[in-house]
Order: sequence, then C-alpha cells, then structure tokens
Amino acid sequence: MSSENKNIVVLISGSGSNLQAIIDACADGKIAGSITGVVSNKADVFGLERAAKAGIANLVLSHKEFESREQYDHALINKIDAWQPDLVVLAGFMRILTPEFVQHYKGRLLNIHPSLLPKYQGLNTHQRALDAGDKEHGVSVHFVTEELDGGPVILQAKVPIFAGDSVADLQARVHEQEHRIYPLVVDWFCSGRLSVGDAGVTLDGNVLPENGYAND
Ligand code: NHR
Ligand code: GAR
Repeated sequence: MSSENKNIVVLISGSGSNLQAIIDACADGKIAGSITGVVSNKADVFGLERAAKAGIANLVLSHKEFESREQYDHALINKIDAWQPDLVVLAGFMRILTPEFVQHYKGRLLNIHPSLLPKYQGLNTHQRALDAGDKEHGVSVHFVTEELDGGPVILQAKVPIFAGDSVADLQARVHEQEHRIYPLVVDWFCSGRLSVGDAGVTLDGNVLPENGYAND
C-alpha cells in the first residue's frame, strides 16, 4: 500500500451506501487516502449518520437557501476547500454543478453514474434500461466535466437484466457493483495511478479506451 495519504471529500444526497463502501475501504487500508469531510445538500439523510458514526466531519448545505446555482456552488466550494481535498467524490449527489465548480476541481472530481455510459445520461436510468428491453445494464465511474454525465469514463461494471426484473431488483444488482468499483477507482486516484488530461484518462501511464479500463 502506498504511503501517500490523500484528502477525500465526498458529496451525497441520500443513503450514502457508496460513501460507506469508501469509508470501509479506507478503514481496511485499501485506499491511499482518508475522507476529511462529507457534504449533503439534503438534511436528515442516512449518509450523514454514516459519516458521523465513522467520526468524519460532515455538514448540510441546502441548495434551497441560495438564490442561484452559482451562489450555491460558490458556498459549496468554500465548505469543501476548508477540508483541503485532493479528490472530490460525488456519491449519489443529485445537484447539477456549475461550470465554475467543475473548473475549480478539474481533474480531481469523480462521479458514479448508474448506467453504461454513454447510454442513459441523466436520471431514472434503471427504468429507462428496462423500458428499452436491454439485456444488460451497469454502472460507470467517470471524471466530471461541464457536460452532464459526459466526462471521460474510467471504469464500468456490467450486470445482466433478467425477465421480470423490477427497478428495485436492478438497482440492487447495480449497487453491488458500485460498491466494488468506486473504492477501487478512488484508490487508483489517491495512489497517483490515475489522471485525466488532453489525451484522455491515463492509468499507470496507459491511455484508457473510451469505455474505460478493460471494458469489452
Ligand atoms: N455536474 C456536472 N457539471 N457534470 C456532471 O457530469 C455531473 C454534475 C452533477 C451531478 C451526477 C449525475 C448522475 O450521475 C452529477 C454529474 C443530478 C442530475 C439532475 O438532473 C443529473 C445527473 C446527475 C445528478 N439533478 C436535478 C437538478 O436540477 C435535481 C434532481 C433532484 O434533486 O432529484 O440539479 O446521474
Ligand atoms: C447510486 O446508485 C448512484 O449511482 C446514483 O445514486 C445512488 C446513490 O446511492 N447516482 C445518481 O443517480 C446520480 N444522479 P447511495 O446514496 O446509496 O450511494
């Protein structure tokens, strides 16, 4: 394990099961970093309890208290930067971020999106995959850019869709994969193996293909 110890800030809006997966991986020494703070845009979500239980600084910054997205994101930047992040991780964070925010964390902002990007950018991905009659679905970890769910993909995991699956079935199957791949990608970044530049995403000095690492 690397001796580096990067600061990670995680943004959530809900249950925080991906936050928990990252907390657990840090505790197990599987991530060359530690979470220095958690922000939720929603009060009373379970993810905040997870952070508190792990002894991680956390706060609510409600978008409802701001007149514009620009003002909200400006305040969000100030809160996040107080924790001196090397990496900012969106883990079920449900607010679209302004270009100013994205630019500020350029190259150190990750998202996990519940579809096989570029399919199903935006919301309700599980329902849309079912409606389309897809035979497979999955999840993508990507660097965030101004283009919503359009930033370069780092790693994807696929799951099958079975006849009769409900949204809840599919969501549970995807979640299982999310909890495997997100901590892994966070560690790649923290241990200095992963970066993004003009050539695209680089892992261990190799530029990755469009769909990320080892995607068939
Ligand atoms: N911001 C930028 N600039 N680029 C991305 O790729 C982003 C982003 C912010 C969030 C996560 C994303 C996802 O994985 C994400 C990626 C929220 C919405 C949305 O429509 C869309 C995509 C994602 C997150 N949010 C509504 C809004 O008006 C609010 C919806 C709600 O509160 O339930 O911001 O899917
Ligand atoms: C995850 O499935 C994540 O992929 C998805 O929200 C869930 C959050 O779960 N993200 C989005 O839909 C972003 N628009 P969690 O709070 O238990 O980590």
